[in-house]
Amino acid sequence: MPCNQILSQLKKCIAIFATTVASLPLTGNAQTAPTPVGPVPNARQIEWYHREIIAFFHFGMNTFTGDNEGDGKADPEQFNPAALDCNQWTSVLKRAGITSAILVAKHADGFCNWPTAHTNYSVKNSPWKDGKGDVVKEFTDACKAAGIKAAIYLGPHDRHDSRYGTDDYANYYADQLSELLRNYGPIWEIWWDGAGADKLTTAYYTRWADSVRALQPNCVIFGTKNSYAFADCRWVGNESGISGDPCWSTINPSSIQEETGHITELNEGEINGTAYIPAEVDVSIRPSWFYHPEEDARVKTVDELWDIYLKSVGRNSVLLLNYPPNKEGLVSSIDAQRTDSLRYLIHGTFKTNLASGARIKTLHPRGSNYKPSNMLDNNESSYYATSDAYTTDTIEVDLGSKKTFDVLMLQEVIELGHRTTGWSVDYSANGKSWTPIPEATGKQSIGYKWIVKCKPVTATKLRLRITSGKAGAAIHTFGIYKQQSIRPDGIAKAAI
Ligand code: OTN
Repeated sequence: MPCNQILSQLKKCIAIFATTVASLPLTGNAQTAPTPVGPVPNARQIEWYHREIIAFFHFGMNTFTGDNEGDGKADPEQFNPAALDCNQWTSVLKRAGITSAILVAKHADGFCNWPTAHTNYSVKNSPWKDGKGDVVKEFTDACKAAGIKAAIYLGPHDRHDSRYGTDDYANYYADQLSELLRNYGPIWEIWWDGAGADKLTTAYYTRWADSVRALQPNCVIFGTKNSYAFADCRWVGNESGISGDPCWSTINPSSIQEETGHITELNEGEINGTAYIPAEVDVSIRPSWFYHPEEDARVKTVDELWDIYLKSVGRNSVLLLNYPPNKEGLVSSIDAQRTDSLRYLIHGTFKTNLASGARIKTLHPRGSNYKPSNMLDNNESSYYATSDAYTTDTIEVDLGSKKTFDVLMLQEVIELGHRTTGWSVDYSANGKSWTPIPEATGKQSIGYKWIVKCKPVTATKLRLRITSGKAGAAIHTFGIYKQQSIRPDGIAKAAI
C-alpha cells in the first residue's frame, strides 16, 4: 500500500476511535457532574442564600407609643414621623453591601403603614403628610433607587381587628396581601410571623400562598407554624442571632408546624429532613424590635454583631438584622456606624484567602473539571468533587510558607444537596506531623457557608478530612483568613 493510502487509513481509524470514545457513557467520574442527593434548594432559595444578610425595618405605631407589642388601640393621631427618609435607610444598607430589606407593613397592633383601602386604621388617618403619606411606597421606591430587593412583613396576628381568627379576617388579610403584592413592584420576600398567629389555619395560608405565587412568583416565603407547607425558609428557634451547630438546611416540615417542642430541630435542622427549608435568623441590632430612645446606649457592639454574623451566616443560614428607625423616621447614627464597622470587619477579613495559590491534592479526585484547585480559585461556578466511589476524602493543602490565620471557611455546592456530614481540619506547623484545630474538629454540616473562628494557627500545611457523607463531597471553597482588626472603640478605620 502506498504511503499516502496508509496515512489516510490511519486518519480514518483515529477519527473512528475518537468518535467512539466521545460517545461512550461516562461512569460517574471524570467529567460528569455529581448527582444531587436528598432535598435540594429551589431557585428562590439559591438566590436568597446569596444575599447572606437581609435588613429588617420595624417601624410603625409602636415607634411612637414606646411599645413593642401594641394593643391595637393607639390613636392614629400619634403616628407622625417628622423627617421620614427611606433613602437614608437604604444608604446605610448600601454602604454595608446589604442588598435586600424587609419592611413591617403591619405589626400585630394592626396599624397599617400604607393607605390600605381595607381599614381606617392606617397612615391615612394620621397627621403625617396630612394623611397622604405611604411608608410602603417610600420604602419600595427607595429600595428600587438603591438596587435593593424590597420585601414585606404583613403581620398575620392583629390585635386591632376584631375579626382576627375568623373567615372574615382571612378575607381582609387576603385583600391587604393582594394590595401589597400588586401595587409596589417586585416583592422579594413575605414574612409570616408565627407570633400570636395560632388561630390562623393552614387553609387560610394555602389561599394566601396561592396569591403570593400568582402575583409574585419569585417571592421567598418565611413560613412558620401553620404556614409551614409554603416555607422557603424557617425560623431558627430564637431571636438572638444564633443558628445551631450543626445547622442543616433540611428539616421535617412537621417540626416547623409543631414549633413548640421542636426548637432544637428549628435551630439545627434535621440531617434526614424531608424538605429543604433553611434558617433565616432574625435578631435586632437593639434589645427591642422597635425604637426606644432609652436603648440608644444598648446598640449591639461590633464584636457582638461579628459573633452573630459568624453564628448565622457562618452556620449555613441567612441573617435578618433588624433596624428600628426612630420617631423622626431615620436610622440612628450609632446603628449606622456599627453597620459600617461590621462591613469593614467582614470585607477586611474575607478579602484575602491565605490559601489561594497553594498546592492542593486529594485522595479521591473526580476529574479535571472538578479539580482540587477549584476550591481555592474564588470562582462561583467551579468546584471540587470526589469520585462517586467515595463518600470520604482527604484534602491536603501545601501553603508553601508559614501562614497565620484565625478564621476558616468552607462552602458546599448547595445545588447538589447536603453531601458531607462529617469533617475536621488539621494543620501542620513543620510539614510533617498533624495537629487538629479544636474548633474545626468533629464538624458535621457545611451547606452554603460554614465559618469557624479559631485561636490563631500558624501552619505550612492544612488537611481537610471529609469523614462521612451521604455522597461524594462537592466543595466550592476552602479558605483561611486573618480576622480584620478594628479600633478598640469598635469603629471602622476606613470605609472599604
Ligand atoms: O413571645 N413570643 O411570641 C416570642 C418570644 C421570643 C421569641 C419568639 C417569639 S414568637 C416566634 O417568633 C418567631 C420570629 O422571631 C417566629 O415567627 C415564630 O413562629 C414565633 O412563634
